Amino acid sequence: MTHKAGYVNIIGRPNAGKSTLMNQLVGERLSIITPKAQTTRHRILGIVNTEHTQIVYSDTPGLLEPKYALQASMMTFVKEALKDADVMLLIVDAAEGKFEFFGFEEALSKMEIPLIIALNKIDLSDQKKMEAQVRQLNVIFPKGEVIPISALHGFGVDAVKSRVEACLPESPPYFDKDALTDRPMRFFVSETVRERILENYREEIPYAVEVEVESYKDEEKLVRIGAVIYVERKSQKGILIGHKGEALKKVGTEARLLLEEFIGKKVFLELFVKVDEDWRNKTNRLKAFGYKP
Ligand SMILES: Nc1nc2c(ncn2[C@@H]2O[C@H](COP(=O)(O)OP(=O)(O)OP(=O)(O)O)[C@@H](O)[C@H]2O)c(=O)[nH]1
Ligand SMILES: [Mg+2]
Repeated sequence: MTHKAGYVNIIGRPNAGKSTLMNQLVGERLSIITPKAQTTRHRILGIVNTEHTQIVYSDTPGLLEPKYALQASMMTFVKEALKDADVMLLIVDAAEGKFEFFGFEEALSKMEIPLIIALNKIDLSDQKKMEAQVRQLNVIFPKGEVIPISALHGFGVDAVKSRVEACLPESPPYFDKDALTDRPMRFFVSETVRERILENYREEIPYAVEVEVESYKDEEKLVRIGAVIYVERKSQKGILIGHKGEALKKVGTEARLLLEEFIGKKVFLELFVKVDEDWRNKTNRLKAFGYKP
């Protein structure tokens, strides 16, 4: 029997549910999910293997018009995802008033690969509204196949999966057949800490932080991790740490518990906070944090 494999690249507006859907499709908590827009900043691969297939799902940051260097780099990941896709999986938020694709609709329509459109969050919608949106999407993307889903509740995810499998081209595998992702454990550590920061702070803090894992030691009984949280200003450092260090302690505890589940071992997590002024606009810092120019 021949082998099928391909990149299934998930794109869509910030907060549409891309990461929720990817985690559902892969069956692992690979991408962080929060109610805040622009949660995902990198491209993250989630790989599903069977004997004769390898599906490489790719989660990306949400489509937007970049306002600073970090966002420009985030869009570089999206452009990459347009280039190497074997199947495009566009997610649209049914709860959003108006569909806006920032010109990406043209690029998508020109592509010769299959286009699956997941109309997500239909749990927040009703039959009439949903049918109208499906018609609207069929006009914008005549070649696309629209599948209404609720990624959060797992509704329609199997329909997406079957469609993806049907679209997969013949190809040898791209990764080892036991690979789950292209990212090292350190990446998931920094993302988990960032997720807890996004969930625990308001306003500018979530967008001003970056997390770097400085040490990761896998010892016999526990994993010992040291991570630095960078902020842009001294005032943000104070907010992050909080009164008597309690805010940071909460982040640390929540992240540790999630990591213990993910790694399957006891974790000792130490967090430090440093100020790195205006890192979001410094190319060298963005590079060091794994972003592309
Ligand atoms: N009601 C409802 N909420 C959903 C659904 N799918 C995702 N969400 C919620 O929408 C929010 C954003 O989900 P994410 O998966 O982080 O969205 P994303 O597209 O990856 O967002 P960015 O990474 O910021 O671009 C979270 O609060 C999810 O729980 C859904 O089917 N129904
Ligand atoms: Mg995301």
